[in-house]
Amino acid sequence: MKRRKFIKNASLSGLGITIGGSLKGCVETSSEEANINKSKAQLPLVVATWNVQSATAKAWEVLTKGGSALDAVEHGCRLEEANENGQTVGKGGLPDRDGNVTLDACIMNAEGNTGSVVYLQNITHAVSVARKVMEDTPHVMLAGKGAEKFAVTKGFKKENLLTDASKKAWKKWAKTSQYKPIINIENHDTIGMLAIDSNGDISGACTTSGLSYKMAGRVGDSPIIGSGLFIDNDIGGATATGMGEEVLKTVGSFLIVELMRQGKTPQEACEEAVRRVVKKSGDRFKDFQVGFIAINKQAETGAYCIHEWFNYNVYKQGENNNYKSAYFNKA
Ligand code: SD4
Repeated sequence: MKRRKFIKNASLSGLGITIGGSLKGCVETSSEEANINKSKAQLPLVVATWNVQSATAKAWEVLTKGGSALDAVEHGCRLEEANENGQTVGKGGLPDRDGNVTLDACIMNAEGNTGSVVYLQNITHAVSVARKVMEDTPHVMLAGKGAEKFAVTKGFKKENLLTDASKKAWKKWAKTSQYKPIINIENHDTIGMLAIDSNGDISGACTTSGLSYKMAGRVGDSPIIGSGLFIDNDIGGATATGMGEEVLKTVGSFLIVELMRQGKTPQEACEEAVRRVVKKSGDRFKDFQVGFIAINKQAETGAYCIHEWFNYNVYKQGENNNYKSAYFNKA
């Protein structure tokens, strides 16, 4: 793959713009370069939204020990859920406008089975609860109190997810209570992870505390199969980050998998999905970010977003790299 080292660090900090972790040393790919990245199914591989190097390292460890793609994505995501410094996933997530931390997550395996939790409170590892829903219930999705009750019966520990840092941030926000998500400044660390294991089987997971300061009761795209995540083991998988409402309207991850089924590369499919989101939004796309990542059966990856500075992590052939995604809005 032709690639250039992306050395310019996220110097947007002067503008008060923070993104999903440091971009130092990440690799920049253009759409064209990504399209010619035709690896010969070098397995295993894991790809995740944003700069979640520890999470992809954990998933890689599972995969290289012979673990399944399903175990890999669960354990990779758990790492971010437990990381209190990440304020968009799991413990320490920023709350809704009433001060409640509510988690959304889903998981999908190579057999096409899936589990999901929405509006889960007081339990850190939403992704593992989603897996239990998939494996131990006749259902696909559990919400709110029912999900929490189910988690407790499965041995998950109840804890306060609102850390001092998140509480402080919420109190500060409450002084003005202005709800205007700003591109790449808030909320954009939802972890969506896709893995293909040594058997060539694909699984994925997606977990988030959702948009910070959302209305109480709001659920985003992340736990909704087809929107925040979709896997078809014959074809590939995709997952989303960013403004969930816009991903929901286009069923983005399912769309990407179907486009790959029609012969598009993961990169081409991600680009088409972003264009679909943009087109449906009229002019509104200028005010929100959406990013997709995808993987196919040949272990080729793709990523695309609306606005610059979405990045993603790929662990393959023993190397854990962060890449700056190609993007739509060059204006
Ligand atoms: C949501 N898509 O709840 C999530 C938010 C997100 O990075 O991706 N944040 O809409």
